[in-house]
Parts: sequence; structure tokens; C-alpha cells
Amino acid sequence: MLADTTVRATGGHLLDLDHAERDELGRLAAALATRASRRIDDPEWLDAARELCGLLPLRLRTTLRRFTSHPGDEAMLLVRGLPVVPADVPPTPSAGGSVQRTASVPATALVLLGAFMGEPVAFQEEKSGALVQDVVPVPGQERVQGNSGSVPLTMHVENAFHAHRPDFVGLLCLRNDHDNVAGLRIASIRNALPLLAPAHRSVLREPRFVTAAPQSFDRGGGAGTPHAVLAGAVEDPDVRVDFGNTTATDPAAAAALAELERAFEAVTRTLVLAPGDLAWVDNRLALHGRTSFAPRYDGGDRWLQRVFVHLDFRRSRAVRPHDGQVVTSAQVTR
Ligand SMILES: O=C(O)CCC(=O)C(=O)O
Ligand SMILES: [Fe+2]
Repeated sequence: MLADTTVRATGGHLLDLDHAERDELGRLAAALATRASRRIDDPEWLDAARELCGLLPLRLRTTLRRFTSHPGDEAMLLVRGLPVVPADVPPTPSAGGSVQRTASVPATALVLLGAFMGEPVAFQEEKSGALVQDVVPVPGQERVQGNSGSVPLTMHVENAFHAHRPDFVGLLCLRNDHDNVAGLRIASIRNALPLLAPAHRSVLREPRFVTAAPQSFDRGGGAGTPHAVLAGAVEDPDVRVDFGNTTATDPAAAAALAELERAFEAVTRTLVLAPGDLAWVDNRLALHGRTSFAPRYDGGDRWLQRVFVHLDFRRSRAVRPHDGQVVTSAQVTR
């Protein structure tokens, strides 16, 4: 592996909430957390989140809004200082498929920011379709290529196989691993593209790749219809690849895919998240993965909470029963 740059602060899209903003966000999240049924997945509770997200601190709203339109070369935004009080964080769950259905303050803050950016969405076949999911190591699953593992997690676009993959992925740190070494790895196509030869770029724009669902999805089956890895503007394309689940359909495509993986490795950054850090990844432009770490399964392990956001809710309507937040997988290509 090429050397990573460990980034504890990043230029451009970094917002460190000050004390007043932290208090404001904490109060708003606490008020919403106790509203109605306190059930995040309940449509009425989410309606309350949609209303209250307009009251988020002004600098936070401005930053989120700017980021959704201009994700920058890194295609990520780090917001620091979300309401996570280490002494109040319960033991890290260790069961597979663990989710947050009841509105805790951190999960509520995460949903408030997601609801400001767009529509929080989930996938029926992944973590039972809950809007806020735990990213925690699970005993016996150390080698799984998914968020329950603790070996290095291969760089990927989230749900790259899916037509309605998220536009943004939000990962909020409640607790890092015991050794404080686990890192979220991020790499953007805007940084990787200049490293690719024109011939490889052309091949990557052709439907010569197939992508299977990740292990976190309750599904088997094939890898779907061939798709391009790069799409849209030639000079500023979107990317769709999961280096653990995407395969090329011919040798020239395989060579281009290998070059792309090398280019991404060269521009990957590692973020060691601290409690209260929330990383937003633009899933159209950036890949993410994770370094390895050593879980202990003693309640003190690494714990992130995750939410997915769509910018155009209508586009997935055909696969969201009752116009709800949960995408079924009836249609998996586009
Ligand atoms: O554990 C991490 O830092 C990232 C895991 C991941 O890829 C995800 O939760 O989507
Ligand atoms: Fe992921």
C-alpha cells in the first residue's frame, strides 16, 4: 500500500463548530430526540426533523449547502463538534446488523444534518432498512469486507451496484478504536483523474464492468448489467466502482481498472475521526474505505453512526413503497 497522508485537519471543507454552535445544535437535537414517538424511522418524526433542520446554526447550514453544490476536489466535508459527550456514550454494540431506531442525541443530530442536505434514505436489504445504522466491529466477522469487519476495507463507492446508491454518506464518530488507529480512507476522482492516461479514461467510460452487491446486503445473485466506471463530464466525471465487488469484462478493461485503483491509492487520505467528528463523503465523486484495527469486543470499540442522503428523492420513487425512505432493490441498474 502506498503511504497515506494522515489528515487530522483538512483544508477547504472543514467546519469546526464553536461552543455556541455546539450548544445550539445540541439543544435542537435534544428537543427533536424527545419529539413524538422518538422513533427515527417513523414518518412523523422525520417530518419534525425536516422542519427543525431549518433551525440549525447558520454557519453549518451555509457550509452544508455550499458543499452539496461544490464538493471541492476532496469531495468530502468534515464537521467537527457534533453533540457527542464521551462519558454519555453507551457501550459499543457488537451484534451484527445493529441500528439506531430510537432517537439518541447523536443520531438525531446526524439526521438533522442529513435532512438539511436532502432526503435520508436506507436500503431494505441492508441493516433492515433503518435510517441510522451502526458501523461497529462484530465478533467473528473480522475478515468481512463490510463495516462489521476490522481488516482493511477496500475502497468503494457506497452501494456501487445499485441504481439508487446514495449521493452522500455521513459517518459520525461516537468513539474511535482503543488504539486510536482506525482511519476512514477517502479518495476523490477529481484528484485521481489527472493520473490516468487518456486511453484508460476512455475504456473506463464504456460499459465494460460489472458490480456485485457488497456482503452487507442480504442478497446473492449476479453482478448485474455492465456499466461504465466513469460517466458524465469528460473533464469532471462521476465515478462508480467498488474495488472489492467490481470486475472488468475483458482484459483491456481489467488493465484500466487496475490503473484506476493505483491512481486512487496515490491520492487516498486517511482521517482518524474523533468523537463528534462527522465526515460527509460525496458518493458520486469519492470512494471510501477503512484501515485495519484491533477490536476487543469489550464495549469500548470503534463506533460510527451512518446515514445516506439522496438529493433527488423523486428519482427513486418507483422503488420506495408508500413514498417512504426505504429503497427496495427491485431495480438495480441505471
Ligand atoms: O468503517 C469505516 O470507517 C467505513 C465503513 C464503510 O465503508 C461504511 O460504513 O460505509
Ligand atoms: Fe462504505
